[in-house]
Amino acid sequence: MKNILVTGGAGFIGSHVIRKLVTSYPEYQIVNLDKLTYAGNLENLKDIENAGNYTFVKGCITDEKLVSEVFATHKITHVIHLAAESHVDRSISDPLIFVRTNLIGTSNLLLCAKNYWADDFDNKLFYHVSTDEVYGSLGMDNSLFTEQTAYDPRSPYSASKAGSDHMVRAFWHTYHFPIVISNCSNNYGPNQFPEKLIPLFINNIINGKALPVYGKGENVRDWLHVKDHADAIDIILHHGKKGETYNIGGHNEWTNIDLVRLMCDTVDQKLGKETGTSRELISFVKDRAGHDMRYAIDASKIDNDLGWTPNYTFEEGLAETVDWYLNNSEWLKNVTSGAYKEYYDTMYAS
Ligand code: NAD
Ligand code: TDX
Repeated sequence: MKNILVTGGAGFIGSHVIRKLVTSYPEYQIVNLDKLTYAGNLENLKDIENAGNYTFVKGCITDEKLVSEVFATHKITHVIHLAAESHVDRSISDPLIFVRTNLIGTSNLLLCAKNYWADDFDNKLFYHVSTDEVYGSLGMDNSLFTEQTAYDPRSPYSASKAGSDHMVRAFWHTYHFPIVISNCSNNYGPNQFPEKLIPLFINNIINGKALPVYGKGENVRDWLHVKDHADAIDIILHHGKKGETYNIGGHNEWTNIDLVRLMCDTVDQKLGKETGTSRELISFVKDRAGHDMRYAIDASKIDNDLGWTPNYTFEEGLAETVDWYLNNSEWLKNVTSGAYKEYYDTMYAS
């Protein structure tokens, strides 16, 4: 029996994690605490919103009173912490909100959990979901991020995530507080907010808009389907060793420009357009400030220790993702127009 607090459950990865937990474990209670920022969208959870083992609470992870109440009211035994400001470009223009949510918010959650559990940590777990970006940037060789790679964050986003990882580990070492951390590579799939590369470009292709490739498009990312990430989170929640870190990745490296060309061709094919039509939209623009060159994960620990490997091939995952955005034009229109935000702000106005 677990009463699980999932933070950021209305976001991209969080909504897939919530759906998986709510449907796979009817005996668990799942509480979703989400502030519903621009990135949080309850439409992502429409299909399970009335499930008997699911509760939504609107609120901010920095709010000590509210978070303490959530722990007490729902007798929380486990936390899966995903709430974060998550977009690198936004962190370049507005770094402070990243410090508030990612660093102070995580610290507040840790303290509220520690206080509520009153230092009785049997059958308790604080699972912190982090990113590979904390390790910095790799060269264009065969090197990979392992769990031993030294932290070297280089954007305000990754620095704030690195700081939150350090706080989580500090609680483990100082208080024997029960934690586990995972650091994952770039996710893609349904319900991702169209500011990140893949959904932004699919949306732009659909609308015949330019595809702004930063620099020369030579940067490399390691892409993983969000459902494979949700499976890994499920396995770590149940079988991860306390105090440990697990890297999660897709063994699936792409330069941005090759990926963009593949997306163009996939959409062209699905829309019955001549191959090459959407490639005309590619436009090389000024590089992102401090743009990390390459991320790639060595996921052998989670494979060897917990038996997790990705299920999706990239070809099937990307084709399915393109289909999802083509078939959910209403979702795309709403999140790009902000209509959903107006609706939920009114519904949950305090
Ligand atoms: P997202 O931006 O889609 O969703 C974030 C969610 O957190 C939203 O629902 C938002 O409303 C909520 N939120 C933001 N600030 C909050 C606050 N102060 N209080 C409560 N809720 C708040 O993010 P995502 O891509 O789903 O990422 C989820 C987590 O996974 C993040 O911690 C991110 O760092 C990590 N991660 C993401 C990726 C990726 O490729 N997207 C890869 C590795 C790790
Ligand atoms: O318009 C664009 N043009 C472009 O060339 C955008 C939005 C991105 N890019 C490039 C920058 C990156 O090299 O594409 C690559 C991927 O960009 P993002 O989707 O913004 O992801 P990234 O910067 O790699 O960070 C992501 O990876 C790990 C997520 O945003 C994080 O939340 C996650 O931790």
